[in-house]
Amino acid sequence: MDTTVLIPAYNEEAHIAAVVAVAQEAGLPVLVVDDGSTDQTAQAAERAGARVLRLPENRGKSGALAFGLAHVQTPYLLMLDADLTGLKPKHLWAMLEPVRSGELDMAIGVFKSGGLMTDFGNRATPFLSGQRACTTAWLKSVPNLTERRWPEPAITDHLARTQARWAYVELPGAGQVMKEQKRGFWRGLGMRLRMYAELLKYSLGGKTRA
Ligand SMILES: Nc1nc2c(ncn2[C@@H]2O[C@H](COP(=O)(O)OP(=O)(O)OP(=O)(O)O)[C@@H](O)[C@H]2O)c(=O)[nH]1
Ligand SMILES: [Mg+2]
Repeated sequence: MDTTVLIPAYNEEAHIAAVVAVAQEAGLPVLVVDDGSTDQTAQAAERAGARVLRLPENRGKSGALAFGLAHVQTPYLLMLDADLTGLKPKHLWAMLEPVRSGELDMAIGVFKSGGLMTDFGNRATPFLSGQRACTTAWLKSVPNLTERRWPEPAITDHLARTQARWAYVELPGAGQVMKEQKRGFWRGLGMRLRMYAELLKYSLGGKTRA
């Protein structure tokens, strides 16, 4: 198989197995990077059939992604979040096919009909989507991938800077478990605000978006 599914996962024991299972159903090998989860994320991912790389300390999504990326040996890769719901193999192929055929450098998955709030968040900020297919070489060429905790703005900026060919691909019926649901309302909201603050800082730093 010419594609690796790469999933950074942090404290996702309740959700990771279902995402790994969909990739397995699609016949795609899965690499999960768990950097210091305090729950059973790594075990759940392994049981579901993924190869898991573990780091002792938390590095943020960017650090985990970059670590996993260095271990990817296939020419194509598909980044997925660990907390997706309603995911089907057809969603994975919808992102991969235009990249594997050479039509696009990157396909970015956008939720559709995956739940009101999830759709709203994802459609308001599709350039932050964690669902992306691309060539492994292209992702390795992104500078500053680990500069911040969240890698998506650096990736999106590089798309714009290099005039890469990219497109949004709708993922009908797919969604995610929101932070407020995963971590409890107030804690989840705090995490969301911190994430938005960091993303805002990034965009105020003069970076553009694709
Ligand atoms: N390995 C690793 N993965 C992380 C880390 N932070 C987030 N992730 C993963 O990155 C993906 C997206 O993170 P979420 O916290 O769901 O963020 P989000 O989906 O952008 O935010 P919400 O819309 O609020 O749910 C999930 O698979 C997380 O497990 C981290 O520090 N390390
Ligand atoms: Mg999420």
